[in-house]
Amino acid sequence: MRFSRYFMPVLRDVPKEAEIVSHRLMLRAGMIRQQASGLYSWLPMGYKVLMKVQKIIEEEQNRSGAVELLMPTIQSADLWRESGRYEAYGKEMLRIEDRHEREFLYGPTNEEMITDIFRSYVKSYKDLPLNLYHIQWKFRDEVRPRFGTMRSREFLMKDAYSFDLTKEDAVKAYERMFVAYLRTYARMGLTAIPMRADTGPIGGDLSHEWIILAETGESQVFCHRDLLDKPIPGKDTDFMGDLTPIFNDWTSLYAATEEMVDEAEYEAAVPEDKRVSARGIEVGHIFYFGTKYSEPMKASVTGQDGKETVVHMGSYGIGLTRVVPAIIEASHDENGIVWPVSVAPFEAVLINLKAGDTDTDAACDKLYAELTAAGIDMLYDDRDQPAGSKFATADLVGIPYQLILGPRGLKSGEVEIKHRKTGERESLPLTEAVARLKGLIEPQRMTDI
Ligand code: 5CA
Repeated sequence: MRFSRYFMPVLRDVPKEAEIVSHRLMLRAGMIRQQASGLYSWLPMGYKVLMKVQKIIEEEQNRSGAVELLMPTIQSADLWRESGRYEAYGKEMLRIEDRHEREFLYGPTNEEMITDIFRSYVKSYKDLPLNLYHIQWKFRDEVRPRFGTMRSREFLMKDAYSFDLTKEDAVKAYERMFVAYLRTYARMGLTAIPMRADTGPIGGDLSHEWIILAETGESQVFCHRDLLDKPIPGKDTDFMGDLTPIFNDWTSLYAATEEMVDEAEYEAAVPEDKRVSARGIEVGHIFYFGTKYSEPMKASVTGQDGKETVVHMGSYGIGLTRVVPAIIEASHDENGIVWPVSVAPFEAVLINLKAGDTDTDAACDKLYAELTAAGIDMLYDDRDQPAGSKFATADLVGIPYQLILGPRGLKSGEVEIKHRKTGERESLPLTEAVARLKGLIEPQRMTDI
């Protein structure tokens, strides 16, 4: 992408309304724009990051055996009356009436709708297990939308729903999602810790919140330090096999949110030097809730014995539009964002130090074409702007590698690479730039972990 033809409205000033660093940086880097309280446009560079996050989620959901579909944002009130949640949900639900005075709502979640789809088609135990997911906008009329897209009113969520014949099978489905989540966050460069959690309005008796430790987090959390650097199950994990040992291994170490913590239990379970009590951001939440929706909505299948059996369900959410600021909270410095390669809006930026100079332009154009052909997701800063301002922008928006080329380097046949994360700089022959950059970037795409 040529910067001169892109749309990246970078702000010079620190926006006053933004209280936390990720919100400030997302506004300054031109990633998002607030349209009304809790409603945001995703500008091109922000949207690019959001789509990279989405792709990782889809790959890991698919790997675990879940199947993607898409349900509408608007749902009928009658469907929600069947589960009893239409009245129970309260003011957080945005209620809508159409021209025929029929009642609708903007979906805050999709348990009812997916249960309706399931009961319409699935009739036999032979079609189970089944896990269906979508990635769709939700609306919750939050009392206090704040921190940009971290707690907004409209937000993008991945929500998956599992259907099984028995509780035992449903727990296996839960374990598959649990392992998929471990891999998903790791691939985004995040350390997300599964913590025993309260189930709130979704309901049920088995639930984990996925927490990123950050000072700006909204909840207090308690866990065992060893959870912070536990190795993640590899991509060869057999999702058709038994995942209970992995699940038990992770859940044997203490981790709980403030609603669930028992001080005495925590102190007994975790030696003093291993105790982590910190603030956390909830980037995902998974639930097993049995027959809470399938029972009132009559979602059942014929079992092996020919009897009608109400199915056991779970639901599994990830807030994509919250994950993006959470990554920034976990990875930034005084100059701006430091993106992990796997979710970076661009993997590298080529900085032309003297745009307008014929020889430099020609060399940069050629290098840009080669880097793009090598499959590197490139931004090419071809604007006629002072070098200092280009460096500051590259740092602010957090592109992992900067390739710097000007007339002097061209004369000696050398290009400079700056590593955004460490600040390290290296000079190398122009002819080696593509191979070197590929070598740096490819392993960090995390497609092979
Ligand atoms: N139906 C279940 C799971 S599919 C559900 O709705 N769970 S939830 O309420 O916990 O939401 C799932 C995830 O969505 C949360 O973990 C969080 O990452 C994200 N989320 C929830 N509310 C908001 C919000 N107001 N702004 C941004 N993200 C949100």
